[in-house]
Amino acid sequence: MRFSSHATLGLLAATVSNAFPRPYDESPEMISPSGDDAETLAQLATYAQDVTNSNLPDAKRGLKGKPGSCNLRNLSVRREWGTLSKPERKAYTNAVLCLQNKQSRTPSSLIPGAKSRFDDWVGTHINQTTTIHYTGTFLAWHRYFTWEYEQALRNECGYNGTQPYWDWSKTANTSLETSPIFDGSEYSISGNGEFIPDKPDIIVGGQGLPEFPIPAGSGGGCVTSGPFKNMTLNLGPVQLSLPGGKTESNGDGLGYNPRCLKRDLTNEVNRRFANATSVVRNILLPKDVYDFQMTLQGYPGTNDIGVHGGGHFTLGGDPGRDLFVSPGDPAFYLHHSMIDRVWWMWQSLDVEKRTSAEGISGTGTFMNQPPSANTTLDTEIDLGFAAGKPIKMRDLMSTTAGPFCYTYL
Ligand SMILES: *[C@@H]1O[C@H](CO)[C@@H](O)[C@H](O)[C@H]1NC(C)=O
Ligand SMILES: *[C@@H]1O[C@H](CO)[C@@H](O)[C@H](O)[C@H]1NC(C)=O
Ligand SMILES: *[C@@H]1O[C@H](CO)[C@@H](O)[C@H](O)[C@H]1NC(C)=O
Ligand SMILES: *[C@@H]1O[C@H](CO)[C@@H](O)[C@H](O)[C@H]1NC(C)=O
Ligand SMILES: *[C@@H]1O[C@H](CO)[C@@H](O)[C@H](O)[C@H]1NC(C)=O
Ligand SMILES: *[C@@H]1O[C@H](CO)[C@@H](O)[C@H](O)[C@H]1NC(C)=O
Ligand SMILES: *[C@@H]1O[C@H](CO)[C@@H](O)[C@H](O)[C@H]1NC(C)=O
Ligand SMILES: [Cu+2]
Repeated sequence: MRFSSHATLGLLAATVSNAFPRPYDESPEMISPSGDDAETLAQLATYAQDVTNSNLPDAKRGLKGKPGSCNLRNLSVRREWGTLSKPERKAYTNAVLCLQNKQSRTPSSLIPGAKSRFDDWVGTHINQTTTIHYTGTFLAWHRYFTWEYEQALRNECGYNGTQPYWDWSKTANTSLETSPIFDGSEYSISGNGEFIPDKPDIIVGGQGLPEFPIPAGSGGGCVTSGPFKNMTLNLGPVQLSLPGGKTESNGDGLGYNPRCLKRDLTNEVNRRFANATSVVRNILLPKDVYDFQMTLQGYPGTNDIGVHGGGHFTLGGDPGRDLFVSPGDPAFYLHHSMIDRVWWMWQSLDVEKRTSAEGISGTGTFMNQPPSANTTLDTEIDLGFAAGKPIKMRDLMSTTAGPFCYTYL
């Protein structure tokens, strides 16, 4: 094994490549041999780093990198929010504020409510919601979406860092309100919403999926602290879940509807659906991408919303509980970066298969309703006015083999 790249990158020294057998050897007993899922998760991350590095051209003796290919010298590294220095965190939120203050590129004839560059992403997500969730494109679409957002922060707003992620297993173990991400300080991504007492449960599901209750959180009102305390949300709502089972919408959500950003941080949801055990099980148990992405989004009828729904409903509020408008909360991108990291870790257990056609399952419509064609490596993803060129699924399957060149620490 050639992991000499470690020194260069300053990655963890320990090589645990043999700790995880190749796929199909995994069994439930594999999970948490030490009873410490946090430790297992850390080992899975180290394993994925090893696999990523060893597949770069410079790690393979005698293999010249193709021109234009990712290598160890320009591999960028996405990190957990709490490991960034305070100036790095501030640089990130300043860049987001910059996007929110730049002119939108979406014609107002198409999305009248899109007022800023930040809104271009929200508008694109609203417009495509029913063709990018519970579809074959779900993982790849959100990978591209998050990557283009990161590029916009860098290229349009002078940010020189990478997209940070929110490791839900950490906040499940502490609490959201005391975490560096949500403590409400100027170095956070802003904190909770104003406390609203006596909120009945939230009903999740809908869109043809079975419904069930989950608890509301410790906020509920406008975000009152941190970099986004003055933020105005322009688009939506489309299908916003409110306490008591009601939903709210403003038509197609594309109209101008200025209002405050709301959060309802919900530790109970974080602990129940996105703890270290949930993440480890989601990586080690699914043997194919169908099972992987269904576990992540929640199998309908199981009263489980998976780590994906878990993160969204942990944020709560508006647009946190709106499947269509959720990128309107800047924390969305930290959440989806973690989703992408979980996919990356799962893919690392069988790179060849899981970055190929076998790594795609599903069609172009939400739970295949109405029925549509299977997603393939040739299916194109288009982020509309947000950014980027239309791109094929085949270019989105790896974080290092296609146009992307990043890893996770
Ligand atoms: C939770 O915190 C304890 C004490 O700090 C630590 O030993 C454990 O590994 C943590 N677990 C997770 C999932 O982070
Ligand atoms: C990485 O470096 C290679 C070789 O110098 C270059 O061709 C490629 O475009 C670079 N990729 C990125 C993402 O910077
Ligand atoms: C990148 O950002 C960091 C943190 O804000 C700053 O200290 C550093 O000088 C910046 N580097 C460049 C090359 O702009
Ligand atoms: C919020 O807006 C007020 C008034 O415009 C301004 O004084 C304050 O600095 C802003 N706060 C933040 C965190 O941007
Ligand atoms: C942690 O997650 C697992 C799987 O998602 C779940 O079964 C378990 O109940 C959760 N733990 C807590 C304390 O809620
Ligand atoms: C679409 O995928 C399903 C599930 O993998 C498969 O059974 C079906 O044959 C595929 N349809 C076409 C037209 O390839
Ligand atoms: C919305 O999506 C459709 C395709 O589904 C596309 O034709 C249209 O241009 C999109 N609108 C915007 C504003 O992105
Ligand atoms: Cu989404």
